[in-house]
Amino acid sequence: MATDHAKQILEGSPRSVARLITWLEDEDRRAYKCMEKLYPHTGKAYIIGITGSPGAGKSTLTDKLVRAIRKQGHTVGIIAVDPSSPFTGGAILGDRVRMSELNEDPEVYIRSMATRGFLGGMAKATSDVVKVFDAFGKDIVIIETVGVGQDEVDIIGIADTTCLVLVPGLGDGIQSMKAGVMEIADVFVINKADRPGADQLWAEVTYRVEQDTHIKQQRDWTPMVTKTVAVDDEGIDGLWEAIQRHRQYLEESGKLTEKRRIRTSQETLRMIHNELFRLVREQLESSGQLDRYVQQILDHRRDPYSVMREIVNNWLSIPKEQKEAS
Ligand SMILES: Nc1nc2c(ncn2[C@@H]2O[C@H](COP(=O)(O)OP(=O)(O)O)[C@@H](O)[C@H]2O)c(=O)[nH]1
Ligand SMILES: [Mg+2]
Repeated sequence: MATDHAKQILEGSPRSVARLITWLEDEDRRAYKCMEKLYPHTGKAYIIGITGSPGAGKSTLTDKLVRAIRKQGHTVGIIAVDPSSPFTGGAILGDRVRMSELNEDPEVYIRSMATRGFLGGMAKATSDVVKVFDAFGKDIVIIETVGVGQDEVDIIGIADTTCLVLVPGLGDGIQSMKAGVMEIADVFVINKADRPGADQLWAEVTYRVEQDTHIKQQRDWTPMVTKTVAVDDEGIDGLWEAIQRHRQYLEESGKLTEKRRIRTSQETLRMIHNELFRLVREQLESSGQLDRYVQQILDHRRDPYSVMREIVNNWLSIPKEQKEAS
């Protein structure tokens, strides 16, 4: 069943891709069987992250960038990660509408994902969808994500090249930037360059990038700073050029391999973490043990520290067959 499904995806069925992503969102066990079959067909896609404040123009930029990429014949998968709260549900629709022309291109696959749900975390869900697109044969996968919260930082770990979109007059000045934000960008995009203050912001960022010893110490790539007017399709070639130069740098320096090794290690650990937690929790809840422990801790007859050790030790000594049954 999952095998058939994986086969359909490899044969290019967009409907099967949609169903698999729904399974992933629902944490349906069928999804993982299918992912196992797809994994050997991944590793070819190049992953681009586009991040920045809400309203910075990420969706508009993505739309224009994808058109430029399509002109060169590459196929594209887009993941629009929206940190919904139900209140911003409209933003997903907005993105869909705006990218509707791309929707008609069979070589472009767009998926919006709300950030609620996903027991295993947003970064895990995103990296799964990246793998689905990769196996589906997309050459380039673009992840559009808002802001730089902890979860977004994880998402940045998924991208090979991260573009940070800044806008003049949106409080995006360098001074206002949270610690660590500068460091995540491989390419800076000063969008809405039609607005006053764009040149100043461009100069500010360029200066920082060249002066910042912290950025320099971390890597020998100096982030490129590009200027765009996404609505008017200006500067998009320059952005695409910058992304390709960063890719070339990563490939030639061996950094891409290193980056992917770190990512694989983190993803593997995260998966083990999620699965062990799920198993232990299920077992504790279904046996009623959790309630008993909690009561003992509340009554101060036990302490949570030794309880934790006991739970882990007990779980480790459960016979293998019993663990697999859950
Ligand atoms: N003036 C100007 N407006 C832009 C530019 N790029 C995007 N916008 C507008 O900014 C608003 C937010 O764009 P959107 O792509 O949805 O931003 P996102 O929230 O970052 O995805 C929209 O009304 C766009 O038309 C630009 O380069 N110049
Ligand atoms: Mg958007």
